[in-house]
Amino acid sequence: MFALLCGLGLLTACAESGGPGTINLVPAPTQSAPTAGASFALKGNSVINYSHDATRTMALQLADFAERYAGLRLSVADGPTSENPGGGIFLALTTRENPALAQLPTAYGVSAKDGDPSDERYALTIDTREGVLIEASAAEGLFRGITSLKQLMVGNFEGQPGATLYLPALQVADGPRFAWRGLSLDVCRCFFTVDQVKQVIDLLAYYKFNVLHMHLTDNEGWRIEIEGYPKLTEVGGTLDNEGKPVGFYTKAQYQELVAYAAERFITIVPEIDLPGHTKALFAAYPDLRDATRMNIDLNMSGQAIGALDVDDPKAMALVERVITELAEMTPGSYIHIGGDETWGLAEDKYVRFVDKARQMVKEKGKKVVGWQESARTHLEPGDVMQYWVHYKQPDPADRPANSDTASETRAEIPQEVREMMAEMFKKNAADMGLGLEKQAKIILSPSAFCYLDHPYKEASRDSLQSDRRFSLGLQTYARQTIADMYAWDPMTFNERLDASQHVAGVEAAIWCETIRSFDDLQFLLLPRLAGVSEKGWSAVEKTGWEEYRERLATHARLWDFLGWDFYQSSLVDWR
Ligand code: TNX
Repeated sequence: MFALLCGLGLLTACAESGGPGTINLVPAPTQSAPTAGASFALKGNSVINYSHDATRTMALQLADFAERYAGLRLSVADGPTSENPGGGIFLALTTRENPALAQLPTAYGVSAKDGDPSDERYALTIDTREGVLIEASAAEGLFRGITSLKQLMVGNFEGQPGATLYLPALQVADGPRFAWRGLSLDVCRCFFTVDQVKQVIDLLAYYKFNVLHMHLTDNEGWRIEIEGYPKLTEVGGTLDNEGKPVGFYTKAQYQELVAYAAERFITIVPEIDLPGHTKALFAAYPDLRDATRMNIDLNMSGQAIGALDVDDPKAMALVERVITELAEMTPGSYIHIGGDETWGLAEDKYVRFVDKARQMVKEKGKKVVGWQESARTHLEPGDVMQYWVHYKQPDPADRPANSDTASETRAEIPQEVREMMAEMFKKNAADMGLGLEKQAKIILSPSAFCYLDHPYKEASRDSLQSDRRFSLGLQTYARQTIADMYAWDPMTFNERLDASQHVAGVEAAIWCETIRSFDDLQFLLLPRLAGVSEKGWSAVEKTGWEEYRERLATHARLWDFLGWDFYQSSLVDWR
């Protein structure tokens, strides 16, 4: 059975599409090669066999997908492939050392659940006669392999529900480059329901992400229930936000999300953004002291002046309570304590605050992530900082047609705020070096490439969408095409970084100041989220925009199936 598997060690690395049938894997697998022979015909009477009870649920989920997507009613059985004479799908959890997997490069970075990144490896073989074999040494790898199979099913489906689906003969041996591959989701500037967040989790799973970083608190809203401080959510969770959706997650709902994500091998990393970005917190508990003494209107979307005071015992008692409860609800290893953009806060207070919050997280047995500004505090080796300030200057020629929105917004920013921003950018330039000196691990979220709230530059194939790109995304940012945002490699993009030593992983971020609905979120997330998945998982130097856009073209089918209203970029021939 599957003697071909032995040959896997000989595979040449390749991330090209083509060959017989469509090979449309995103993120690109570490090794993939078409093999000789005709396609495998997956038919309505094919069987999905699984090797262990533990993988039965995955087999059932795959059968469910095949039925809903392609109208194929596959049956599910435990036992060997010999009971599957016409060839079928075999899901094998195996303890034997698989040579194809053993020779894959070791993943770099940090696992958000302190897992072993090699658990994510899988081998996928599609053979003309025998069918599909997915092998992995852990359930997680099997899950990733099934994800690849689903993408191949989508790419090779010919539109006739229930008709035989021809899958290209190939061999894949695959595993992640980085252990941490995430999306940071801002549920503060626009609130998303439990059901909507679950849909985001499903999407992340389709692209082999393993972290959902939830930005749970900000100026516009406090979105997580904390016992002992009911006003955080009663008041802070329901503040009017220009008529946009508001709300919060009860503890039970939050835990439901954590469990839902875990079933898809995604770890939720909760963020409470402190000590700045705390307008909603002050609205809930006005007796807390504001450590900034400035009284200016920032007039910048999403931003406000105000910060908790490390010398206010009431504030620190609240912070301790919040961290305690978050730690209790977090099976993952990390809590994100924010620490960005503390406009107007004295440096000394900032440093002492972040140091204190970090210490609290560690006392609860968790590890710490902070935004890059936290590099100015007393980081210890192994602490994680998230690099984000990587600005691309907007091109004045790219202004939206008949509008001057970007420059108008700029002109309204008060002079003292401009000065503060200039000061901030100066300090930001030193953060990476400070973090490296302190032996922090760095999550790469360079804004020019990873912030999915950049407005689209190229037109959509749908003219109504083309208009929406002038209201969605921060209009002060450079307009960028999906190709522009794909053009980077985490291994080489900063010469001071030895990615194999210093990088924890890669994270996209979606900030929701301009988003008013789940539909708007979809518009900005896709297709660019798929591109970021590749930076975290793939050997990026073997990929390229031209071959990527080919691989991506059939993914529109998946997004349609999931009910996602993606941006139909004119740079891809969607089919
Ligand atoms: C910067 S990224 C912020 C957010 C904004 C975002 C807009 C970060 C740590 N802070 O408050 O929403 O820019 O892209």
